[in-house]
Amino acid sequence: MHGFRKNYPVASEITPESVWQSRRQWLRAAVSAPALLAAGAASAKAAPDTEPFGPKLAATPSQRWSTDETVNRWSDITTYNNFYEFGTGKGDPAENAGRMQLTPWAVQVDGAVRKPLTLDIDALRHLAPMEERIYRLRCVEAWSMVIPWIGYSLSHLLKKAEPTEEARYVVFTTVLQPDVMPGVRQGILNWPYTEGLRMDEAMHPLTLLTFGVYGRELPAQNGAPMRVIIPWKYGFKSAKSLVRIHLQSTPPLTAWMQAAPQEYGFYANVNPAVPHPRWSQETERRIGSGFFASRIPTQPFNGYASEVASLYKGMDLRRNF
Ligand SMILES: Nc1nc2c(c(=O)[nH]1)N[C@H]1C(S)=C(S)[C@@H](COP(=O)(O)O)O[C@H]1N2
Ligand SMILES: [Mo]
Repeated sequence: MHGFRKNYPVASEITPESVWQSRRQWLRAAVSAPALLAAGAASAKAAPDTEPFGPKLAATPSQRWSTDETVNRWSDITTYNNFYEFGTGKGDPAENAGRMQLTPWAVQVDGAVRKPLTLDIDALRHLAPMEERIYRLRCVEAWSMVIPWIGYSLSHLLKKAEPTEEARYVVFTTVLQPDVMPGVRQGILNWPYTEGLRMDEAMHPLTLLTFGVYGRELPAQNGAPMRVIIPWKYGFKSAKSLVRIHLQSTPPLTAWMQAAPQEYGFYANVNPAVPHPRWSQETERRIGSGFFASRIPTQPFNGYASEVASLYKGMDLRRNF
């Protein structure tokens, strides 16, 4: 099981096994954060793997926000993807996303803000200290992974723009490059891919503006150069390759809500008690754990309930799915 760890270069340097082991110990010492450690232990098997590659991205490991579950392989994380702009097959993003034009890249923060911003990707990378956070990612299709993301809380960027009292929702827009996006030419969704959060969800420290994974800058298929990760929600909320973050007073009608409103709600909090119309959400398959590994129970809010359940106090989570 330590095979993964050995293959896992931490932050900006290749880390000797001994350093990694002591890091594991402080993660274990964090048992006082029960929600983050609650999920069933995934016992993924050691296997030969490709080493992470691409430009390095330094980051400080975050004890506060990390699970100590076994991280998935680089190869799982970068070849088993959903990025429908590049096709609906799990291997399509790895095959096609490399054609995305990543330079220059600017992100606009606008709408209900006192200081609208347009920042290039370098300025965004330097806006706040980078942290490495090991999060669970639970897809609505009932598979999951454990992924060492690199980024900082989205709240740092939003505060810079000085939201007004009107700012009650945040809308994320993904880049649209139809010439290199075979999925866009096929239809499927009303492009560009849009997602949204309530302002308090967007400001929650767990909501990560994400620039890297496994010590490297994000590969194209994982949403380069910058995406958002909301670990207590189904994966489709975590929009990739962002070009715009818009604040507004009304809830947005996101791309998935337009396509299939009965299947994809605005909240999309991971909830084993509320089935998807076509399948149960009670259990999940941890990618990389082997074909015969048993499914593991899905946790309310993907195991982050003690951090975020209070955001939904008094709400009917069956109606607000
Ligand atoms: N722009 C865009 N963002 C997206 C998607 C997409 O199709 N397009 N798929 C979502 C879904 S369904 C999941 S599960 C996650 C997958 O992220 P990963 O491939 O980095 O694991 O990205 C989300 N973000
Ligand atoms: Mo997903």
